[in-house]
Amino acid sequence: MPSTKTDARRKAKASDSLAAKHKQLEPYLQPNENQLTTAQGVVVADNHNSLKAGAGGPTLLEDFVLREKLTHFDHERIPERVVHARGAGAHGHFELYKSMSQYTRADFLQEAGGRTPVFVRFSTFAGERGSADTVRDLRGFAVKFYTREGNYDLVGASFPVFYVQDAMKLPDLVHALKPEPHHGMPQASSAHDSFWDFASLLPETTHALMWLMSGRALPRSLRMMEGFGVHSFRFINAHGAVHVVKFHWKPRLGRHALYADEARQIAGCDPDFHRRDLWEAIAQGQFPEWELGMQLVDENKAAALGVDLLDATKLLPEELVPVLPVGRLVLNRNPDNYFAETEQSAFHPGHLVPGIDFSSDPLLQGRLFAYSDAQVARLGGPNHHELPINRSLCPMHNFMRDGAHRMGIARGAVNYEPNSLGNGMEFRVDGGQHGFQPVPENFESPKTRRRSPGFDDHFSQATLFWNSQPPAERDEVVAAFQYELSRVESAAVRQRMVDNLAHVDLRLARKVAEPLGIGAPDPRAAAGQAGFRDSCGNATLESAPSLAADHAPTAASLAIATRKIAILVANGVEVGAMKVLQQALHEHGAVTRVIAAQLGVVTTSSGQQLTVDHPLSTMPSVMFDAVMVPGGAASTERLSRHGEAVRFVHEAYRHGKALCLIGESERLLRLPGSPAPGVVRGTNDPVGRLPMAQAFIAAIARHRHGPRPGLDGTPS
Ligand code: HDD
Repeated sequence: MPSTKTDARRKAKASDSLAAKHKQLEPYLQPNENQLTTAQGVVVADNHNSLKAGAGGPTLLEDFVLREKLTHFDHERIPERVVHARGAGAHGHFELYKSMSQYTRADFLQEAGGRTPVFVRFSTFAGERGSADTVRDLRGFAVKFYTREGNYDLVGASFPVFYVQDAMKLPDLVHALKPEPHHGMPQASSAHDSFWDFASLLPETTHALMWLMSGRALPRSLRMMEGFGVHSFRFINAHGAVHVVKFHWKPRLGRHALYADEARQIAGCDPDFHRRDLWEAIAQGQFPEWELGMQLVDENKAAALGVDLLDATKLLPEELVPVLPVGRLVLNRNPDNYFAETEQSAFHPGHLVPGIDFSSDPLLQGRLFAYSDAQVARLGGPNHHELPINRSLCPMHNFMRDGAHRMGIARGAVNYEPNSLGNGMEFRVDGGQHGFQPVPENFESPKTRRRSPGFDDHFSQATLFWNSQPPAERDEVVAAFQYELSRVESAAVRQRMVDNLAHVDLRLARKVAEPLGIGAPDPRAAAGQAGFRDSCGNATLESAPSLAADHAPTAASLAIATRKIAILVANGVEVGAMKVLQQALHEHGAVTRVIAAQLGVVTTSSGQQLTVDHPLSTMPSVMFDAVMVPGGAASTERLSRHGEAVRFVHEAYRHGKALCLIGESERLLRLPGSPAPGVVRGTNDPVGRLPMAQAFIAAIARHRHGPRPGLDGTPS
């Protein structure tokens, strides 16, 4: 462990660099707010009226104030990202637990306790900028580390695998996934013909499809979502030793998913669900955290693992190489301005620092070209690195000059090297001690457009994922395939897809096929030349507990801090037990909201007034993690006559959420069968209040409860 002194020095340095980052924005943040000026700084006399030839006359072309305002307005939008268009960002820092000098010489990974400022942008992959947050999709998890050696971008995703193996197929994937070109539909959804046509013809997509059809594609919150670097990268240490590294972000709150039905309803009710959740948590001081983990493999031993580490459709099971926790990411500041920061942030997997290098993964290699090209198109020129959000914290010095929107002012007559007119210095770096050095490698192969044989196995890891899921998650995966494929009009595409799935698991394929109006799956008819297991020596684990939807909950992931609990009330509500429970929930960091038929107040059984936070019509139960219905005969009577209130309770039950029904309110949930898991019942009797609170908190911490009896009779 470092001494307290070193620790303090480190922290001081870190806060210096955070302050420096903020300083860059100061001129924009602290204008004189008592007056308006033009872009040239001229004070505007009237911001309501254009200049006219007489009060009833035409507007004059010379009105430069109006012209400037309209011109700027006309250009307010920039092209959205071609993928990952919809995003939400936050500032924070990364703190290293222990030195990684054994593996890499990257400066920000040397000193235990060292902090590096970061900006993170989360995104959906398919949807346009104005689409909904909770759609079924892979999510981007892009982290910019502002290190002292330059910016390092880890441009990852919420799945550890990608759909295609070679960058050559990326444009086809995105064309197939995005709205169909003739009518521009559907938005932000893979449930359409062109996507499944493409996917079924390209079996290498199968593994990522399994993730897409699982709860991993429907995070409850960005704060409860894992991230992965996906590709293999390489670490090189001060002595030149090389390790293959795969990056993992593990959320401190654990990983939790929505049900598909909830996600669809939330998309309509609050399309900003995830970005609002992230913003509110940070604003309330509940800073989201992730642990950075690494799988490290000596480069010389990588081949022996039996998994092709250059194939981005394959993961390296934690059961083969454990994930080493190395540091934590804390997001503790919301952006000041969405456009200036989140929208203009520009990431690039090729933004590396010394000590980290790429691998020859052909998907990653293509990305190295695509990102800078995309930024030039999107941000209007080659100087986007000068935007405050993208600027590195360490000084820059080079002879790249000019271009659109140049902000830095280069001084002097010399803009070339070598020169004798400037300081005459020759900028070459010696044998590996300074500057960025790639891992030295020999390539003696002939040019070819082939992939390595290890890429040919498209199904083993899809099967591994399937085998690793608990029964409830398997049901979700089956239901998701059925939902998506039932929206595909072409029966031939539906058939081809289930034929492919037969290579993952025949029972899975049969189940998926049941309601689709097609024949039984036929593995012999599967698409593609390659992809048949056992052909290329990939390691075949039977199952991997680390991939299971309900893997290893921790104390932190079972905490209920920031969880949202609805308290459903009507006039006549008894609030004795409710107050005790509410206080206990708040002490655990949970958020409660009072819901009633309409806004304003309700009158309690003792004549007090209780403020209502939301009307039932705008806040269905899908917006909450749990529901409490306090007792009271009059209140229960009113709620049981209100269709939306009854639906509220039944829907929460159906979605496996924790329910606390106090006193008479249990009448709202009349279901046959035994007591359902996660449904806490109690009375207003003071003796039972604390145990009831504890039971409810424990039930919320479990996130979901199932299977529950009587589901067929519940409305959804
Ligand atoms: Fe990509 C954006 C992640 C493959 C081309 N990608 C983008 C973003 C993320 C990823 C997180 C959004 C960054 C932000 O928030 O601004 N991309 C991935 C992952 C991939 C991947 C994890 C596979 C492992 N991407 C990939 C390939 C290509 C691209 C193979 C092209 C050959 N990606 C782009 C892009 C984007 C982009 C077109 C759109 C806007 C941008 O870059 O800045 O260049």
